[in-house]
Formats: sequence, structure tokens, C-alpha cells
Amino acid sequence: MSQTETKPFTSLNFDKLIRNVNIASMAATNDYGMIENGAVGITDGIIAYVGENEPLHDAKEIIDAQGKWLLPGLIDCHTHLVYGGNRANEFEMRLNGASYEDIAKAGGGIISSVKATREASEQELYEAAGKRLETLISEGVTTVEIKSGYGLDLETELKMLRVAKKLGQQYPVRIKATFLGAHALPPEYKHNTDGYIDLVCNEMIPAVAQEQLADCVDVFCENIGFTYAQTEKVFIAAKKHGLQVKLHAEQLSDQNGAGLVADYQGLSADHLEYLSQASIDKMAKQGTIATLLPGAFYFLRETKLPPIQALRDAGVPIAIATDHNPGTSPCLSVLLMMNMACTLFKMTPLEALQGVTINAAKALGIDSEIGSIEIGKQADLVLWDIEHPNQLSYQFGAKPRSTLV
Ligand code: DI6
Ligand code: FE
Repeated sequence: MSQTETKPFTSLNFDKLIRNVNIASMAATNDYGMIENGAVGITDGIIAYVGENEPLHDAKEIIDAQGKWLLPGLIDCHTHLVYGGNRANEFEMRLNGASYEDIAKAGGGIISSVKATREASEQELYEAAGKRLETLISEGVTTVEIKSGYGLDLETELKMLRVAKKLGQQYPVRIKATFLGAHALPPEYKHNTDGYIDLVCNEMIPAVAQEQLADCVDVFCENIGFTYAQTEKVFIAAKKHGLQVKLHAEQLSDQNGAGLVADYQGLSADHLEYLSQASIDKMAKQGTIATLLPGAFYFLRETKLPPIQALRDAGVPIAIATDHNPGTSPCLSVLLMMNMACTLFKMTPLEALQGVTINAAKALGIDSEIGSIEIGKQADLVLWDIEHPNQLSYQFGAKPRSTLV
């Protein structure tokens, strides 16, 4: 019998029924939420049944999963997927001994990506980002967060966010857009950081909110980025315009940024190599998600690990993401991030999978809709040709076959 067959309507029917399937629902806290030899019924794109393999249920379309594993669609909750050009030349310069200063003097760094993004058309940015998105989708990713932040002027920041919106309309993937105008200081505001923060707060955020181009606002809070006080100004403006907040926090130093996210009921604090216990306690109290980015840690050859055990002890949920960006994490593999979360950060395979499913959904504020296989959630589902879910973080450089169902 073919994998997919059309059968007449009967009672208890669904639009789609996936049968003979092993399910890792990710609906539990301390295990995979497994149902072996089960079935999932879908009606109008929503999960209507999760349980034993019952031949009684029928459907317009029946998929015989033949014992494969069904998992929630993977979620990449932190990317800078839209940008012009790339920075491979910097990578080569650095490995030939150039310093960051040499690279900056040669016009490299974030500002070189800003220049290329400003010069690129919306269509060129869309086509380049579309290819990157196809790579993520090929690994079972069904939701991607995309930040602006390579425009650093109103016109280009809006251009980037319009590209993100169009990607969500044209590809089989859910896009959550984040405004990151406070990513770096543009050349035209050199020595006038507060002036730029005023532009972000008083012109960019209102325009982004008006056009409904982003759900959330992010800032690069760092000694080479924006200060705690400047970050707070941006958070106040975001909240004033009904937008949520998250933060690039404690990547290179402790700026108490993660605590600020918690103070503003933010969704997540991201990077966190230099995260303090005081901020962890605030995050635990507020339910702020810790998003770890092993790709940037690896690519920059960082040595200070995020405080994983302290996060576990405090019960702070941990998400994992690629942080895809041209400068510090030019990676397009959520599966590799899962392996790095285990090999570099000593997270368990279960934690790594939670990090790119239910906890990543929490980091985007949409865990009521996706992130686990539960009745009432969106049927973002992927079938994997694996023997066990732990295989997804165990392998690296491999690409187990997956099918969007
Ligand atoms: N942290 C990072 O590692 C990236 N942005 C940020 O806030 C760097 C982005 C780039 O180098 O293009
Ligand atoms: Fe980032």
C-alpha cells in the first residue's frame, strides 16, 4: 500500500491522519513525551488527535509513517538571516593574522555588512535570504526568527523587515520578525550614540510598529554595543508601541542586560556567556528564556561557557539557535547547533531538542501555538528517518532525512 492513500469519509475523520508513527511530542518537561506506534490526526491545520495507532480513525489523506519519528517542526529562534554581501574575506584576513582593528580599518565588521545591505535592493536581499532559508527548511525547520540590524537607518531597517515579511509569505515557514536597529552605531552617528538611540526610539520603532513589521525589539547590549541605560530607553519605547523585547546580553561581558530583560518582562536573553547569578534569579522569577548561541561561541573561539548548570538549577528554560549572521556565526544548521550544545555546552540531547522546539517557541512567545505535538497546536510536524530523537544531536555534518508532513 502506498504511503499516502485517499479513503472515503467515515466518522471521526480528519483532513490528515499520520499512522504507524513514533511520536516525540516534546510536551513533557523531563522526557521526550514519547508515544511509540501512535497516530496524529489533523483538521484545518490544527492537531486534533495524538495517541495510540487506532485504525478506527479515518481521514481524507492517510500517511503511513512506517515507524519513522514525528517531531515538532524545528524552530530557529535567533537569526540575522537578511543581509547583503558576506564576510568570508574577514575570516581569511583574521586567519592570516589581521587584528579586529586591521579589519575595522579595512572597512570590515558589522559596518561592512551595513554598507552592502544599504546598497542591495529589496529583491536582492530577498533572493539571498531565500537561499539561506531553504537550507534551514531542508533540515526540518518550520519557524525562523529574523532580525533587522544591518540597515541602521530607517529606510534600510524597514527594507530588511519587509524582506522578512515576504519570506514568510512565500516559503512554507513561519517568520517572526524582530527590530534590531540598536545593533551597532552607524558611521553617520559616530561619537553621537545617544543621538542614534533617540532616532531608534523616536522614529524607527514608531514606524516599525505602525507598519506592523516586527513583534519584538532587540538590542546589542555590550561594551562594544549599547549601554544598559541606552538599552532601557529602547525597551521603554518598544513597550510604549506594544512591542515585546529580547536582548543580545552578556556575550562578551556582564552588563546586567539579562536582568533588564526580566525587569521588562522580556521574552529572552541571548548569548549569556557572562551571565550572573543575580540575573539568573530575575530570569527564573519572570520566566525569561535563556537562548544560547553555540555557533558564535565556536566561531569566535570563545572560552567562557554560559552558566548551564546554574540555569538548570534555577529552572530557566534554555533555547538554542544558530544566530546566523555574516560576522560571528555564518551557520545554517540547527542540527549542528544541537550537537554543539551537547559537545561544547554539555547539554543533554533532550535539552538540545527542547532548545529548538518548545523552549525556542517560548523564546518567541508562541509556545501556545507551536513547539510541541499537542491537541490544539499548529500542525508544524516533521517526520524523521531516525531510530531515536537523540540521533538529531548525536550526528554532526550528517543530515538525517526529514519530511514536512
Ligand atoms: N552579536 C554578534 O555576535 C553579532 N551581532 C551581535 O549582536 C555580530 C554581527 C556581525 O558581526 O555582523
Ligand atoms: Fe545575534
